[in-house]
Amino acid sequence: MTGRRTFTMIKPDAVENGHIGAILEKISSAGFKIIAMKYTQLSRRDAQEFYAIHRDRPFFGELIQFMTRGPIVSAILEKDNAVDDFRALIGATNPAEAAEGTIRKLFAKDIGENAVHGSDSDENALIEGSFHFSGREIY
Ligand code: IDP
Ligand code: MG
Repeated sequence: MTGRRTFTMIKPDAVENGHIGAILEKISSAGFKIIAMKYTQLSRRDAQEFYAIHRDRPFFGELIQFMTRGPIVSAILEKDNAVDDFRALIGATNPAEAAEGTIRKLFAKDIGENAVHGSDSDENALIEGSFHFSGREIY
């Protein structure tokens, strides 16, 4: 059982393809309450810091290029067991392996351009949410 908050981004591919509304509908229907949200674009420095854990991976450059190429929607979500339930809702990193009905199965193209981010632990949910939002932007 994880805690009550997770952090998400609707990534540039999903924004470009007009899926913001459909993805927010899936999130709301699954019982998540949006307690912070913004439409924004990551700078290279933002993306490099956010994804610092992946900096030695071969796809890091591609990931930074992708995540900075256009606007995103970032949000903090609240629900019981938020981190685990949201990872289940979005599906596997690679949409080819994602379960039917998951957000990545429905809206993602491939393992890189995979439509949404979801925190992988309570600790990272807090770090990632705080990276994007000040206390005054969380309701
Ligand atoms: P996650 O988003 O499911 O937690 P991570 O392994 O944390 O997956 O990877 C972070 C992000 O990096 C992925 O969501 C995806 O956008 C990108 N990524 C992961 N693996 C690859 C890859 O093999 N090629 C290209 N991009 C990748
Ligand atoms: Mg991850």
